[in-house]
Amino acid sequence: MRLPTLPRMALVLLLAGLAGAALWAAQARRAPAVAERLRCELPAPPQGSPHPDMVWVPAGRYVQGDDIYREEQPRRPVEVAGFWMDRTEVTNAQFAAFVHATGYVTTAERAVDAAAHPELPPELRQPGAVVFVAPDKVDGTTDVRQWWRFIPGANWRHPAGPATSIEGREAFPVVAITLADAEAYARWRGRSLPTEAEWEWAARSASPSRPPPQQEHAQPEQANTWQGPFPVKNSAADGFLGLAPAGCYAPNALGLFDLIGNVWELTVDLYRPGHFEASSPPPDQLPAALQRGQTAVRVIKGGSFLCAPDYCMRYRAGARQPQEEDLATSHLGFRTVLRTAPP
Ligand SMILES: [Ca+2]
Repeated sequence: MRLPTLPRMALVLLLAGLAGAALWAAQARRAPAVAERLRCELPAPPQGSPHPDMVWVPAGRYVQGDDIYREEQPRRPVEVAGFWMDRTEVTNAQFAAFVHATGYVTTAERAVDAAAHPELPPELRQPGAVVFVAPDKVDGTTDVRQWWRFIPGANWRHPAGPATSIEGREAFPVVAITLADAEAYARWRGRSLPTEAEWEWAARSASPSRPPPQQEHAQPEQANTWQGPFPVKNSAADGFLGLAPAGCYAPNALGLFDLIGNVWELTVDLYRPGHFEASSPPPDQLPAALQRGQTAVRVIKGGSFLCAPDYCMRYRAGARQPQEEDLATSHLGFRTVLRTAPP
């Protein structure tokens, strides 16, 4: 099981913006007899909540991490204070409201800063994002360029390239965002991004007791993941070939939707290839070497619609993956937290 990271230089430039539309069309053709749903009904939030679109996650102690992949180890005890968390991933509609109010322009809509990425050829400095393009066949799974393409013009408004749009997909999670974009949205709402420890605690439904390993490591039924051999055949037995609207699966015991699957979710933690002692520096404190505008790598959690048992079984609370913080991709989104008084 290898780590399907997306180093920027490993990507192939796909100049045809139409490829994105072709991708969506191809997905529609290949889809089994499952009609794509454009929204799922979320239950009404509890009456009288001070933050109706959020869920209170109580304080607690638990053992963070897992033992499937090396980067999840060793397991270690952590303690988190209580916090509010968005009950769904931030949607296109929510992000659009932010952009409408502020005029914010996302990272993927701007040319790449040559000073931050002097190694990139000019064609990879164009505005754009990295998009999953399902191949018909692959030669092994070592080379991620077989299914990841940098598509100029792809961004949150045009997730698979200029010919695609989010029209009608307002309830889907926003994608092609970077850490700066997610933090800008969170600030606008007076909120923050979660730490890895907060996120994992929420995904464990604020319970320190773990399910039996067989259950904890099983591909979840109530999540949008990948069924079949990745990346060539997806039976979409869970109802969705690509992204799903927010809230299509049963929430966890706290009432949080889609923490596992659908899109990976950003945390503020700087990525290290394993869990270290509690004496480590604060999770979002940049080392001195990274404080001059260079690209940092953050922890992302939860897995995505691309997680399959034979390739990336990271549809687990304890799983984690690195992500360049300024690289926009089609399988990454986020949700926010609010560290304030309990209900
Ligand atoms: Ca799926």
